[in-house]
Amino acid sequence: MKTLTLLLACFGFATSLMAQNFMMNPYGCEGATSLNGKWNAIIDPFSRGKAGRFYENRQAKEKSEFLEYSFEHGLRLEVPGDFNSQAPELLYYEGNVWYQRHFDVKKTEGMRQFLYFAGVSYEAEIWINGQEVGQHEGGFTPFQFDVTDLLADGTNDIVVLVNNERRVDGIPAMDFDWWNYGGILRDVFLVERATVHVLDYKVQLAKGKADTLTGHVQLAGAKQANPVKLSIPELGIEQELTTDATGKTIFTIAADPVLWTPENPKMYAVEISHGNDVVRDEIGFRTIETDGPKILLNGKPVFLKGINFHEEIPQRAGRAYSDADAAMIISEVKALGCNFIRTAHYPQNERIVRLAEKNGLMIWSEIPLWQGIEFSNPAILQKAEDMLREMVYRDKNRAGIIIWSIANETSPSDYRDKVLTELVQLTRELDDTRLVAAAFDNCRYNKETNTFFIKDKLSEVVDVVGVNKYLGWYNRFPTDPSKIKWDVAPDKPLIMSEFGGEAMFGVRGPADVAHNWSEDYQEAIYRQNYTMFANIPNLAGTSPWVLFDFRSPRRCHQKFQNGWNRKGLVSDKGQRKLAWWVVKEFYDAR
Ligand code: GCB
Repeated sequence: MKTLTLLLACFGFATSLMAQNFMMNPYGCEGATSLNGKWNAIIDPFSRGKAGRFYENRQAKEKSEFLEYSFEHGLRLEVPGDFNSQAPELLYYEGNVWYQRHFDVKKTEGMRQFLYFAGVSYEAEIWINGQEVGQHEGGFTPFQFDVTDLLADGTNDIVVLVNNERRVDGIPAMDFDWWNYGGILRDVFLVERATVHVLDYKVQLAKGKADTLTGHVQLAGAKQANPVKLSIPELGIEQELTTDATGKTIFTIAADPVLWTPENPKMYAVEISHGNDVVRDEIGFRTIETDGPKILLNGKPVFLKGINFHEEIPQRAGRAYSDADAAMIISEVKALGCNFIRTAHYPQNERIVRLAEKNGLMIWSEIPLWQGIEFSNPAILQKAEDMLREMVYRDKNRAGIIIWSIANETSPSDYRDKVLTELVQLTRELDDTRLVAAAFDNCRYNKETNTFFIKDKLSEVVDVVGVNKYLGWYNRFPTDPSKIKWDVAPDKPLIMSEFGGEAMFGVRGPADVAHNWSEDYQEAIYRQNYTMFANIPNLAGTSPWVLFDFRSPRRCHQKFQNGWNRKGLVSDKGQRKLAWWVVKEFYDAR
């Protein structure tokens, strides 16, 4: 199936039941029509819809005919957007929701039509005019289908069955610490493109070389060698390329770009065309490497001043999806003094990623392989690989992304080690210009030497080790923080990828009492952690958990949590807690 999908993907004509692995960039090409807006919806908790053929969206014609479903005159849901926050009865809902709408098409001779979903959580099944288009599993990455042959001129009907039930063999699986938002979370487009069109491209600096651009262009629908043009006018690049018969060309071009940095996130207008088919992008150029315990950006050591956040707008208590949402989140990140974000725990929408990059933020992007994964199930590797490919395909041109992370807090076992080692390899095959990381929560402490250490084969395979450690919250500091030593992957960069504790905004109390949820206690945790960090020789960055309080059904303290994880530096109402100032001070001093 994998080979078949890839083969079909290369030619861009997959009307198979699987989504194509490569995706176009619908934001950068002409011919994209948004299918965002209000869609009709039916909630189907008992999974009756397939037997009832909801996907046909039939209308009764005979006098004696009746139908026990109707998309009209009922629930209307906003796309993009999660369904949980759009109707009170959907708040905790996990199950099927059927979406439907009409849209008009006027097909152009010689052109093809693609349906592009930027993100549907968790599983999507799609029909057009009653015909099955395909399905996709995984809530945080895009997918597309060639639907040319299913569309008619005039009004067409699209039905999408979305299911967000947690599943044992899912990624993430049964238990995770964020709201299980379901729905068509991100943009939907119908895109008209030439039969032979630019499907995929990568334009980046070669690893460690600030004067050499390298990459590829992949045409879809090609049956022979074809001309392709790459232009970056500001760099004086107007390169004529020729693809092979599969539509691919690989290039290397000498160039002298102003490098992308947090201080000057320079981006260049890039155009890739085949005849009249043009894709435009804004791309920055930088190198990222490690040198022993250091991370080198453009050859110079950089300390990652980071923060974690979910793709959520706390004030609205729903998923972030718009430019305005991205602006709110990124302005709060900048206000904290950061140069780095960890888009926990999944690839976030392109609006956030692109805005972060424009604002000079380096990015850690992660697939949602979060604790509790059923590694012994052979299906997991395939699913994880698909998510990894989709993440890398979508964002491989983003200079902001410096780290691909393959997992968060997984426990060593033969199965897990095998799956994750293969994922590390695949990441490097897909993109050798970035660093590969994972976040670990299994550092142990040697009481004799007052030293933290790690014994985990995976830590030997990744380029950067992320450590999640909640000293002062889930675990006490084993001794005075200034006496604690760290000997964790000493030859590699270590990022404190999570630390912190909970506090309810406005609650004050003694700084040494954990159970009163005070801002003072949270502030003290931060100060103690920073004291300890001074003794981590290979510390290359920090990213506290977490920017905002976020919704999580796991959080059951009725007085202080009530379905919210309160580790935010900023409350769900946008108020800054005392710890915010400690982080700000730490970053401003570096
Ligand atoms: C973690 C997880 C994160 C949780 C956090 C917490 O280690 O990686 O997803 O939300 O701890 O608050 O417990």
